[in-house]
Amino acid sequence: MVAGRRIAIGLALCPVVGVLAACGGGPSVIGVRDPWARPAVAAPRDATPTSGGAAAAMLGGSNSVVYLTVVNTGDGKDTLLGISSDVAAAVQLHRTEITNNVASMREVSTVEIPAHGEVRFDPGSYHLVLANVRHTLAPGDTIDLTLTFKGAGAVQVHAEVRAQ
Ligand SMILES: [Cu+2]
Repeated sequence: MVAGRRIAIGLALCPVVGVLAACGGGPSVIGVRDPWARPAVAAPRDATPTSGGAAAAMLGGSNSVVYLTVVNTGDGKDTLLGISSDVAAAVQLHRTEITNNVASMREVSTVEIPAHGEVRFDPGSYHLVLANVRHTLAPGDTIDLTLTFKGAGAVQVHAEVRAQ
């Protein structure tokens, strides 16, 4: 059976190329489109809870949010495993979900990127939270992020800070 043999060969190769490929029909090819970040104000070290104003206090005084689109032009799916940045003490992966017209948000640990597909991180869906920024992010600044994928490995992203 020709089809069966082809599948068997494909599976046998997986452990060999598994480091680079996601083992889902071929390697992923990951790119990031239009990354941008919201401005944020770094709280002074001795800040009191009210020193940043009501809006800042609500956000903990120093969070930014990053939006982008992850594009996979490869034949295999991939998985976003984590994000890091020197700008923030921690980067969280969130997803906004709307149920009965009420938006809620939860932290997720991974995001799957389909083969020949894309996943948009936008205000209605996934977003990255830069918690406790180390310095103030003003419009026009650029921040560096590292996205780590199961198949593609580390992908460097330069996101512009925008006021929108
Ligand atoms: Cu969130």
